[in-house]
Amino acid sequence: MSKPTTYVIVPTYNEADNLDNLFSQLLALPVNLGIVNVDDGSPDGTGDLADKWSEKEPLRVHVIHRQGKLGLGTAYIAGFRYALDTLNAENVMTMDADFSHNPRYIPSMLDLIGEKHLVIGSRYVPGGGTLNWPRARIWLSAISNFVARTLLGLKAHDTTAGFRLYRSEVLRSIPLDRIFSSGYSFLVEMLFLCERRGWQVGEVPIIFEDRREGTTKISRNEIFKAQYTIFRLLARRLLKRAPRHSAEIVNPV
Ligand SMILES: Nc1nc2c(ncn2[C@@H]2O[C@H](COP(=O)(O)OP(=O)(O)OP(=O)(O)O)[C@@H](O)[C@H]2O)c(=O)[nH]1
Ligand SMILES: [Mg+2]
Repeated sequence: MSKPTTYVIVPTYNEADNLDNLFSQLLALPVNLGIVNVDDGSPDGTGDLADKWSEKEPLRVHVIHRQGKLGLGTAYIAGFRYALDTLNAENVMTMDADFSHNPRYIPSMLDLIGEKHLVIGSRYVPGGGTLNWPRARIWLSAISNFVARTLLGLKAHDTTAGFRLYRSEVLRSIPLDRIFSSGYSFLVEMLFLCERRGWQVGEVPIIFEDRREGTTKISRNEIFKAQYTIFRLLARRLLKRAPRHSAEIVNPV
């Protein structure tokens, strides 16, 4: 296979139980895709497993090792920079390592990126949903999305989804070093910046499954930080003009 044009950023912290399975499924997809794993010195050896993949598949698997858990948002930024500047990617994806984001949706997301600038693997469009999620998580997610859409005027329906595909020009248009959020609220901030710039957003329905292996990294502190991010972005929205175009939803058949 020739050098990939699309790279998937997979941030990991203690995902040794998922990594081999995920990488083999990603590399077996019928699309020309590479992986950029950003591992934060996982104590369970996730980074060593990733290194073995990169020895086997040097063109398709790249690993960035960071010293200690530095947060999801900064992991995405490190991955974006590497994919854009070193690998010259045309498209950049992000996904979780725990199979909440099933690789089987990637081909339809790639189909839609021909028409859109950013494609979200979305729980909240017809055909999408969640499986095996505890009731508290369902509510937390529903409330976060409602707040982000009403207060920030976001048009996309799944504003907190980490399953995304960006065209490289979208990422290049965003001042990545000026993004404030370092954790989970990074995703809302990125979407806010994309929609404000008028980039067209498409959503492909996905069934989001609760993690199969390993443990959660989300903390109460992250939830408070996310609330702060929403109010900070709201202040920005009120002080500056609205997005030029609205995002719209496209459901592939
Ligand atoms: N590099 C890096 N990856 C992280 C960090 N925090 C979380 N991750 C990874 O980001 C992805 C999403 O984290 P999760 O723990 O699955 O978060 P979640 O989906 O909200 O929670 P659960 O699925 O319930 O565990 C996973 O692949 C994690 O391993 C971090 O600080 N650094
Ligand atoms: Mg998860």
